[in-house]
Amino acid sequence: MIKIGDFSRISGVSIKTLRNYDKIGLLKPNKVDQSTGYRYYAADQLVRLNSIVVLRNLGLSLGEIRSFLNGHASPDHVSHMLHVKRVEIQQQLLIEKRRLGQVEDWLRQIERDGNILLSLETSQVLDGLKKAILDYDIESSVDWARKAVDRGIDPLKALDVLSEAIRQVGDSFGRGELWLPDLIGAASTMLVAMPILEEEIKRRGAKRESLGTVVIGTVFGDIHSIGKDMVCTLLIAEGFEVHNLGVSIKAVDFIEAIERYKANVLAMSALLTTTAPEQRSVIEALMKSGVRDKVKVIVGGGAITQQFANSIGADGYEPTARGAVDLTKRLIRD
Ligand code: B12
Repeated sequence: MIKIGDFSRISGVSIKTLRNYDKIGLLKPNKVDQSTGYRYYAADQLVRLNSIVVLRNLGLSLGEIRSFLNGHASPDHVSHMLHVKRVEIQQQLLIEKRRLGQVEDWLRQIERDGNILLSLETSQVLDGLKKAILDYDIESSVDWARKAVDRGIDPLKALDVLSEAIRQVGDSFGRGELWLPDLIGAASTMLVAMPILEEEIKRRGAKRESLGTVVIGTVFGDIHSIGKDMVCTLLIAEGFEVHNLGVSIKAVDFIEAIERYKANVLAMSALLTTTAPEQRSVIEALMKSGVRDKVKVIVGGGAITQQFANSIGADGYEPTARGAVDLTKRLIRD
C-alpha cells in the first residue's frame, strides 16, 4: 500500500487533487485508516490515475472522465466527446492564431513608429475608419481619413482597412444578411473617404518621369469602380501616366483610348461573373482592330482568376492593386 503523500510524489498529482478525485468518486483510495483517516493507494491505481491525467490533458471534464472510466460511456460516446473537443481546440487555435497576427501587427507598428502611444493612436484611427464604413457613416469616414493623413499613417494601410470593411459588407450581402441599400451605403461612404487617402498616396509617390502609359476601366455592364480606382492611384503614385476611362466601358472606347494615348498597357476590371466574359470580348476586339500587338493587357477584379485570365489570352492577372503595379512594371520592362 502507498501512502497518499508518496502516491502524490510518484504520480506528480497533488494531494489536494487526489483528495478531490476521492470526493467526486473518480479515484477512491484502496484503503482508508478509520482511526487516522490516512488514505492508502494500491500500486495498480497508478494506471487509472495516469488515464485520468491523459484524458484531462485532452481537455475532458472530470465528469466525462468519470463516466468513461467507470464504464458508463460507450466507445462511440467517447469518440463523440473527443470530436467535440477537437472542434473546440481547432476554434481556440484559430482565435489564438488571430491574436498572434494582431501581436505581430503591433510589433511591426511599434517598430515603425518607435512609440507605443503612436501605435495605439494608429490603431484607433484605423478602427474608426473601418467602423465608419460598416456604419455607413460618411461624416466619420471623412474625419478618420483626414486624421489618418494628418497623423502620417501609411495611406496604403488605410486603404487596406477600407477594402477589408467593404468586403465584409459584401460577404454579408452575399450571405443574404444585408441588402442592396446596405451595399450602396457602404460603397458611398468608401467613395468619400478614398480620395482623401488617394491624394496622400499620390503626394507621397510623386515622381517626375513617366514609366509608361496605362488605359484602365471597368468593362461594359459593370459599374464597380472602387478596386479599379485603387489600381489607378497606385499606378499614378508609382509614376505611370494613367487614363481612367471609368466604368461600364465598351470595347470600342477602350480601343479608341489606347490609340489616342498610345498606351503601353490596357488594364480591365470586372467584379461580376456576368461581366467577366466582356474582358474576352475586348481582347477579341483588340485583335480584330489590329491593336492587340501594341498593348499588354492585364485583368483583375473580384470575378477574375489566373485561370480565366490565361483562357482569354490576357498578358497578366493580379488579385491586388499592389500586385497590379508590379505586374505593369514587369510587362513594360520585358
Ligand atoms: C461595393 C460593391 C458594390 C457597389 C459598387 C460601388 C462602386 N462605385 O464601386 C454597388 C452598390 C453599386 C454594387 C452593385 C452591384 N453589385 Co456589388 N459589390 C460591392 C462589394 C461589396 C465591394 C466591391 C469592392 O469595391 N471591393 C473592394 C475592392 C478594393 O476590391 P476589388 O474590387 O476586388 O479590387 C481589388 C482587386 O480585385 C484588384 N483589382 C481590381 N480591379 C483590377 C484590375 C486589374 C487590371 C488588376 C490587375 C487588379 C484589379 O485590386 C483591388 C485592390 O486590391 C462586392 C463584394 C466584394 N467582396 O468585393 C460586391 C459584389 C461584387 N457585388 C455583387 C453584386 C451581385 C452586385 C449587383 C448585381 C447587386 C444588385 N442586385 O444589383 C450590382 C451590380 C451593378 C453592376 N451592374 O455593376 C456581387 C457579385 C457576385 C458575382 N460573383 O457576380 C458581390 C461579390 C457581392 C456578393 N457577395 O454577392 N456593388
